[in-house]
Amino acid sequence: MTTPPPVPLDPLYALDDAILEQRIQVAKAQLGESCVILGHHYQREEVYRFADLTGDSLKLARLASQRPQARYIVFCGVHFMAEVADILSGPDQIAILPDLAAGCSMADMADLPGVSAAWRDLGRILDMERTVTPITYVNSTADLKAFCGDHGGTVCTSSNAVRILQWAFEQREKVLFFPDQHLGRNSAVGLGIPLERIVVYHPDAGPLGGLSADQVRNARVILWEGFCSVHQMFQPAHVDLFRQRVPGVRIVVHPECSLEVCQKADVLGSTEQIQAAVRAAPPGSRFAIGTELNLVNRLQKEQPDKEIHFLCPTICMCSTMFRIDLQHLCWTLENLVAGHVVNPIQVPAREAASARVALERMLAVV
Ligand code: CIZ
Ligand code: SF4
Repeated sequence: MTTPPPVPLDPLYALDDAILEQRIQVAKAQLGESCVILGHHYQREEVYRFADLTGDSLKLARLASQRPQARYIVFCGVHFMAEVADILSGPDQIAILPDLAAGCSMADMADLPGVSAAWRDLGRILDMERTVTPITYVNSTADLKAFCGDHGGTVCTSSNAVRILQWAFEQREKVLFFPDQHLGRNSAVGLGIPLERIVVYHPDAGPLGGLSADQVRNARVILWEGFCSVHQMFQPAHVDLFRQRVPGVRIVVHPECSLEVCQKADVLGSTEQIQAAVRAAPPGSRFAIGTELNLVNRLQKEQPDKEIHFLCPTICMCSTMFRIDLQHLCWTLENLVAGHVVNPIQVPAREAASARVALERMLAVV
């Protein structure tokens, strides 16, 4: 039997959504249990609807690895998430990202050459391997997770960052945290570290990232200068506005927001924790939520007995996650049916092994 030719992507853009949805249903049914579709909380609704499993990045990667019959893991999320799924899944499973352009601008703010250079640079005045634990947020490239694995460090998520920092301080006296300065700062402040002992390393600012030797020696936490372009849109003034306008409102924000916003909020949490907080509240509760718009819209639909606002007057959406559309999902699944694996994400073996060490250190803590 000859393999059918690959399905081209472009013609799918001439089709109506209803046709695409129908074709996705058919391909999904044909693939059966050999394929699992994962949908991240920030994914647009029309794609999210087809997910077999939904959740945050780590939860999804773990759930997929528990389904060995699923040879194909189609990750409707962004690149680093598909990498984590590849690292944690079995040797016969293949992680797929429907559009390779679905990256994460925060993850792109730290790369291995840059972090390795900073490690050497700081090493001029600190004994790095004895005094500094590297921690990477899960929103990072696999080679940085591998770096942490190789240097006694670990990974954290937005759900467990405080606990992971605590673990790190049980190992060594300082932490180098990348790529998200906000998650790092919010978590360190949550642990009671004074702000003057939390410093920012600016990778383009020359020696010691623009810090003085004293600042580096005095620091407990050295933050990389990264941020999420979506979460940086939320401002303290937005919190003030909702408190004035909506009596009894509870402000719930993601720790990728700035410290100023997080300190004004009532609840700080990852996407899973935000959902749990809203779901657990009694009917009539009022919320203003500071995280990606698709998640907030979904909560509004799911919990009509609560008043849920989006904590920003402008639209804050993850534009890279948005790249996964019905066309790319249809294209991916129909190609799998035709025997063609499009966009596999395969982390090189040595890198995956070191990254797994870092991830397993995290999983042993939380
Ligand atoms: O790890 C994730 O899935 C992200 C990006 C955020 C969160 O809080 O779950
Ligand atoms: Fe990356 Fe921000 Fe998008 Fe999350 S919301 S995937 S951190 S760009």
